[in-house]
Amino acid sequence: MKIYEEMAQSVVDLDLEKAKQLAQKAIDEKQLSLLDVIEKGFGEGIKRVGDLWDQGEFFLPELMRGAQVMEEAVKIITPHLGENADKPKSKGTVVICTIEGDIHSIGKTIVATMLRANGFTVIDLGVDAKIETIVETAEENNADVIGLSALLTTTMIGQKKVVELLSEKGLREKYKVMLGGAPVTENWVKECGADGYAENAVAAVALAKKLLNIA
Ligand code: B12
Repeated sequence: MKIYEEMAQSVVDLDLEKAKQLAQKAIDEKQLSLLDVIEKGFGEGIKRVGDLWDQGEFFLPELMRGAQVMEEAVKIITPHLGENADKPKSKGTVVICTIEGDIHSIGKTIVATMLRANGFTVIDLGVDAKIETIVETAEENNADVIGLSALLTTTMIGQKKVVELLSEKGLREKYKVMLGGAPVTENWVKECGADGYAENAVAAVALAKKLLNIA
């Protein structure tokens, strides 16, 4: 759809004003799925920015600006996600974060937003979350699910450490652990002893429901 392409292009063009305008337009016109706006519009844009970086056409300042454009657009949309949905009792509590050493926030924040929009209570620890803090927060809030995002191959190991710490403390059975982030694979989930992974925010919601046996 043309508007998704315009949204993607606004991120590639690093055009914050245009991205904000398009996000507001999507909200005002109430025609589009706001989830699609994030995934097919602005999300597609940041993927292309990543590709341009891979190809050596963009450097770090452009990458950061692209991420900022995407984040600001998502910030405008977030309060409106699930706006008209019923507000039933919480489906469960998810503690989510980007793991120690890793500051990639965009995917994790989209997943957190989608979980909230689908009736989960979400405690977002942000980025660079310490292994011990994650487990302590889950305990303090009687969480059901721990969601761990890692975008760097060097930080993925932190996902495994969380599962190990849970086991050491005799807490492994108490929580479902779901992993995410571009480098995560089914094999890595097995190696970590986690419960599953999801490739995007829609799949993450489906996974959380499946792990908690919610229809
Ligand atoms: C934007 C970006 C940045 C921004 C981040 C800004 C921010 N606020 O997040 C900035 C510029 C800060 C950045 C920094 C760095 N980056 Co960077 N970055 C990216 C980029 C282009 C896009 C990531 C992104 O936001 N994607 C869009 C979102 C929507 O997708 P996503 O994160 O995959 O999330 C989806 C799924 O994975 C899933 N998901 C995500 N989390 C979770 C969690 C759960 C529980 C579940 C179920 C699902 C789930 O659902 C999400 C929604 O669909 C990627 C390239 C790429 N194509 O991925 C590189 C990339 C991840 N970065 C990379 C690198 C190397 C770095 C730096 C080390 C660069 C440097 N030299 O300084 C630093 C790292 C600093 C640190 N300590 O973390 C490499 C990693 C390489 C590797 N194999 O480890 C990549 C792959 C680029 C590349 N090809 O080299 N980066």
